[in-house]
Amino acid sequence: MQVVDRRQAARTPLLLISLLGALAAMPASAQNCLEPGCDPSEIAVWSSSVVSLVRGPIDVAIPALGNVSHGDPLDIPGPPNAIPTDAVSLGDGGSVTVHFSTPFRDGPDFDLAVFENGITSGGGLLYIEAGFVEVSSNGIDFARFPSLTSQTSSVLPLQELDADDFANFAGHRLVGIGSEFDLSDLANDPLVIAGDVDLRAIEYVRIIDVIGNGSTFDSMSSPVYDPYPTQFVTGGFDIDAVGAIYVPEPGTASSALLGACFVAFVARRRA
Ligand SMILES: [Ca+2]
Ligand SMILES: [Ca+2]
Ligand SMILES: [Ca+2]
Repeated sequence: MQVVDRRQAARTPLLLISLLGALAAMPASAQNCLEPGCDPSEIAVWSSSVVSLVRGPIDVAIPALGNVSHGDPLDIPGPPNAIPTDAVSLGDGGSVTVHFSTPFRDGPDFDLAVFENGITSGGGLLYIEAGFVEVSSNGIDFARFPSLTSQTSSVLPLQELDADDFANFAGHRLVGIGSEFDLSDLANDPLVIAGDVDLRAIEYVRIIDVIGNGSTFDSMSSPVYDPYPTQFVTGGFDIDAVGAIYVPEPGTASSALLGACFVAFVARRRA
């Protein structure tokens, strides 16, 4: 299988043009996930299992503090608990990969929602712990959603942020509301063009904590800042649930079967 440097791939001009076009089109064209963000009632299928959970450190700069430990991964499949304390913490740079037993596809507008445990003290700002999101149809090749941040300075540990400064990141919605993603933003990803990631049948979603100290980058190579350090056992991105909106089109398999039966029928009549 072809190995592609995802950061290099995300930097390709074609992909950036696609991202900027998609982001510009979002408010005018979106017909779902208008909260903003996706309500659980809009979700058709939920992740069915956790394939991998890699807990990151409490503080990447102080390894002696150990890794985060909060939350039970068995709580991730299915709908969100929607309780801020009831999520699984990833720590600095940690990641989680979930599997959907029913694949999902690129349909009109948003297709995927990632539920974190964002809280707010009011005033339109949110305690955001952001994550990169990647999808795969085979569990090997993962395409990362092109992301864009306009938060240009470091963030204090409990500082609240503007969700509008985080495009195509998970974790920028309130607890119980999913960060929305449109698979069509990946149409020009090299892995999709090569056929290694099939946007008609996505089975795996991976979320990676961005750390937040500026050491990781968005698709424009800008450093990503969110609260850092977060020196608690609940540090980093907190995953609650992952849901998808469009399952494969009904009748695809049965139409193929009917077609095969018709061919066999005609062949027999001619015999
Ligand atoms: Ca879509
Ligand atoms: Ca959080
Ligand atoms: Ca983080």
